[in-house]
Amino acid sequence: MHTQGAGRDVRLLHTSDLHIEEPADAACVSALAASARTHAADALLIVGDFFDHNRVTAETLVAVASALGELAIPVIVLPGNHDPAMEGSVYERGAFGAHVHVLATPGGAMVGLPDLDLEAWGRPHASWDNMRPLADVPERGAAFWQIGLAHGHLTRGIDDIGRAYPIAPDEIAASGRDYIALGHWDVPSDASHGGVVAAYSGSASRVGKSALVTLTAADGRRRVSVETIAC
Ligand SMILES: [Mn+2]
Repeated sequence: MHTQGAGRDVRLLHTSDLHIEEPADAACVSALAASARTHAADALLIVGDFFDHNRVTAETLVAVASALGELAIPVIVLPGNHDPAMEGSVYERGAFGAHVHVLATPGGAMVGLPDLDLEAWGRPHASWDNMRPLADVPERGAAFWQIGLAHGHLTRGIDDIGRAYPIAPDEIAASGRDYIALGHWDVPSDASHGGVVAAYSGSASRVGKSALVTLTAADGRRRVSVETIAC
């Protein structure tokens, strides 16, 4: 039986919506790498719209790959509605390194980080069609920590009817995850529901904010805290 996860706190640097368009924008990834070191993050999550579109140049992809190389920790990327995982996408064209895990399988993909006793699931945008990022989330995997990544619009009320890529609070509550990392909104926002901690991190490039998520296992209980940080 698992009791302690990795045996220590796990820290996730969570960001989204970098909307990279040109080589100079890779500076934002370098800044995130520095932030990850400062905060002793164990992994970086980029929850959709990493790139503004799938037609960025090869030069841009090389610059981003180089900046990602400054990270000594795993990076988990969920394709968003601007950079869907489809033929000819940035994720097919780019060579980002073995430490970068792109959740690119249509319908959903899981990646495990054994050193952290953590598994991350996410359903990527894989076409230009509408989709429900958190519908029918699979059962928890075997690792102690189970997180989800989802890029879409939280439906809070009547004003949200008809929005694309809807994420219902009840879907967060029913996800069975310890943390849901959200993207699509540029500003930090709590989205916790039904005992499941969830948050929009904010965009490191657009508002200069990200989320530092700390997973703590103590006395058989899981605790998740989210702190908004610069970059
Ligand atoms: Mn988006």
